Amino acid sequence: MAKRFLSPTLWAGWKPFGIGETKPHHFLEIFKTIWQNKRHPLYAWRILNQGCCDGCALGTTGMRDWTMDGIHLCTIRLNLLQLNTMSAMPWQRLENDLPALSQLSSAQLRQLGRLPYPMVRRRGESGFRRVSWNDALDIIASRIRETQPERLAFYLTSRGLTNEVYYVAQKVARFLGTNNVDNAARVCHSPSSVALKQTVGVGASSVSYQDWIGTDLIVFLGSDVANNQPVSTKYLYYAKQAGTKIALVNPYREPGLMRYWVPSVPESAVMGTKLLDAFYQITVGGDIAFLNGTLKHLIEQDWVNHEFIEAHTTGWEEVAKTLAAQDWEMLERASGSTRDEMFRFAEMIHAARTGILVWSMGITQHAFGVQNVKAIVNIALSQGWLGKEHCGVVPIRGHSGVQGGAEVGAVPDLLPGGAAVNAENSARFKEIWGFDVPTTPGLRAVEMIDAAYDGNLDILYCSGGNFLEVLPDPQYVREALEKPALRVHQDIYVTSQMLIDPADTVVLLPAQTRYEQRGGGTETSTERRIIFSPTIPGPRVGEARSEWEIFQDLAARVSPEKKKQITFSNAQAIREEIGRVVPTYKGIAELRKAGDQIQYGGRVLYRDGQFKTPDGKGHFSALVPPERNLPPGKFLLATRRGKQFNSLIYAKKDAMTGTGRDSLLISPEDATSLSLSEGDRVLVKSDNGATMQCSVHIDQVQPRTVQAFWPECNVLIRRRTCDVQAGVPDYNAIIEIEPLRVPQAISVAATAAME
Ligand SMILES: Nc1nc2c(c(=O)[nH]1)N[C@H]1C(S)=C(S)[C@@H](COP(=O)(O)OP(=O)(O)OC[C@H]3O[C@@H](n4cnc5c(=O)[nH]c(N)nc54)[C@H](O)[C@@H]3O)O[C@H]1N2
Ligand SMILES: Nc1nc2c(c(=O)[nH]1)N[C@H]1C(S)=C(S)[C@@H](COP(=O)(O)OP(=O)(O)OC[C@H]3O[C@@H](n4cnc5c(=O)[nH]c(N)nc54)[C@H](O)[C@@H]3O)O[C@H]1N2
Ligand code: SF4
Ligand SMILES: [Mo]
Repeated sequence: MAKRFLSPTLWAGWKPFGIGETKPHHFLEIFKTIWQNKRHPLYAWRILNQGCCDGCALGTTGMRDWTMDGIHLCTIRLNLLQLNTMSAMPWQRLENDLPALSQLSSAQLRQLGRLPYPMVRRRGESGFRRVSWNDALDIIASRIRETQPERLAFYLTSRGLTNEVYYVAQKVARFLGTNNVDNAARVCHSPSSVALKQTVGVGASSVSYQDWIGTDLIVFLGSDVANNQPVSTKYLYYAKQAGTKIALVNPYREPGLMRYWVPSVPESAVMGTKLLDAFYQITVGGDIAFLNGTLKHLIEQDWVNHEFIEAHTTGWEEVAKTLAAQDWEMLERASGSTRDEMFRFAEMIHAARTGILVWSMGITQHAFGVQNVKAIVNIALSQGWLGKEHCGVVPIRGHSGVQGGAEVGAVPDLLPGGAAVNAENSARFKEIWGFDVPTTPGLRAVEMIDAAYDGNLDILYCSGGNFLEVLPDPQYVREALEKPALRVHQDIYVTSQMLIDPADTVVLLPAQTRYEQRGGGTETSTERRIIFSPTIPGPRVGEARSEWEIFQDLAARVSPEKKKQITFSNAQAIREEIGRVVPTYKGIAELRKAGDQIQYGGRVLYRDGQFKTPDGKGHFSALVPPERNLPPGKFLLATRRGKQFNSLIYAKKDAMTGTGRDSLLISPEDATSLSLSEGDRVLVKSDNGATMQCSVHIDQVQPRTVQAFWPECNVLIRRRTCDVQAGVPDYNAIIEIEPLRVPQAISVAATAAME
């Protein structure tokens, strides 16, 4: 695999440990983790050693993986560890101190500890009341019996959830007569699943991480793996040793990708590693134009794989014709790049015999997210970069649970195994399950909130997540959440959305983590690896229960006479059923202990040259780049992650960029034209009418684009603007920036007052 001698040409610099550089301090994080988990150090250690990581979807067994020999561990996992080991919160505060709790930030609520007991709050009551599981489930069941199935919806986070939980949750939703069940993939990689299914047939990565090492070229598009899948930088370190070139297509020159200090590789930990070989700066939403321009040049130079295109694809002629008609001026305008840059990228692709294209939220979270992904697939197909080692397309997943959620059916339009919801497939599942399965697609996650807002939802059942912090326009979301008569929040700790006043009733149900759940569980990683994570002996919290058991007990209470149809005796029985009804998950029932895994589809998909589309071909897509006529004085805002795990904020400062959470990343050119200096306060005005105060951080972003951290900046994002096919929100906004000039006298007075 990797060469073991030192490679000074790849060092980030000559300063040992990057002293003085803006960078994460991994060793400090390790000490912090030991401190945070001091109550249960052995349990924490067992989770790290035996559990499948509950952070991102790279996937581990303990601190090992299937790509490299060394340790696989990162600060995300260390930060999340506390969720698994913390003790019960002082739940009495939910009864008698709710106004004070409502003032706390989500991070402070989290610090209180785990939710230990079921709690109920009725309209007009000043606090929650502890109830028994029986009472809590009866309240929910009687409401479900009273309502129409289409007025009931289930949302599942992907943080920590296992395939077993998703499978039972979606089965229960359908048992209760609704397809209104969705998971966090909707607001994440849903465009990747849709586009990949349409073009190549499988909504997942076509290769394995081991293919990254030794491929000629890896391109990251709208993905910042240094912050979001940190251990992949270790794969990149080995890839660089093996001669791989790395390119980034992004509006921002991501500092973590420029160079990184891989903590568990001594050479890199000390001297850092230069990761990027090439950076292509584009505008927000400029990917289709940039990739179209690149493909146009590849065609003009005859740098495409005719043999592969001929034998394995359709739609090529039309793409070539469409691209020939797109002029360079338009492609330059729409991409925010230049034709020379597109030529340079095309040359880099041409020089590579093998290549892997990796993308994430910069690609998917647009109204044209599906089209964006198709533009990437076009490039891969044009080179024949599918179906063989070291070549492929990789929608790198976010949450640990997210790849499996849709595959086992926790989506409103697909049944387990990806069969479309329709009369025929629903009838097939009726045969399997023994109860009627609704035949029309249900509500997607974002549509659930719209339905609630419009008064069309009586019951919203959330397993984790926090709509208030992950969707556009929090005030709108708050008003929507105030409307359903019943909200159920099944969670491991208290979050801000639970504390929104009930229209009638709010029920809190304490869930166990994946490490506590009876019979263990499985997750599916980005590389399609279904990994077993065992139950880990250790302290348990109050009356928290396995999530799949909660769902099935509830269903049994709604229809006691049909209890048998929906009850699994243990997690193994769930896996056995998944193995039977999801063809790609065959073999899941053999996974029984830590380290057990299967990779569906094998290391590389489409090896036989057959795509999983109905005609067996890879489908090119003729794409017209969206062009935004940005009015003078306006900017395109994109949202980004800092030291956080989605709605869980871990630090006020992002070590990767050296910025605070209220920062607005802006280019030097724009800062100059607005006469702004580092740290200046500005008022950001969105075209949705909202405003937010930010602190200027001048950095290498594309001019006329800016970036801010979410969830704080979600006020600026317009609601109800989604990719039509995939339902992912367009998490971008058109904004204006108004400098907030604090008059000298006031500023002096304010400083004095603070002192
Ligand atoms: N530490 C940490 N790790 C995480 C998470 C976390 O919150 N914190 N979340 C997890 C989850 S659920 C997910 S989905 C992943 C997300 O992982 P990423 O998608 O890597 O996360 P973001 O920070 O949203 O990064 C978006 C990137 O897209 C770029 N970008 C923005 N707009 C565009 C555009 O129009 N085109 C292109 N080409 N690029 C653009 C931004 O500059 C940025 O580099 O991370 C997972 N891992
Ligand atoms: N502006 C903007 N918004 C975004 C994004 C963005 O890039 N920009 N990214 C989007 C993306 S990619 C994603 S994936 C979503 C994330 O959307 P969600 O999955 O809805 O949100 P998370 O913050 O990841 O959810 C974590 C919450 O789930 C609960 N939880 C944690 N573990 C468990 C568990 O084991 N069981 C249960 N039942 N609950 C648990 C906790 O309350 C925790 O606060 O956010 C989206 N929102
Ligand atoms: S990179 Fe992802 S899978 Fe690996 S330890 Fe970190 S959070 Fe877990
Ligand atoms: Mo995500």
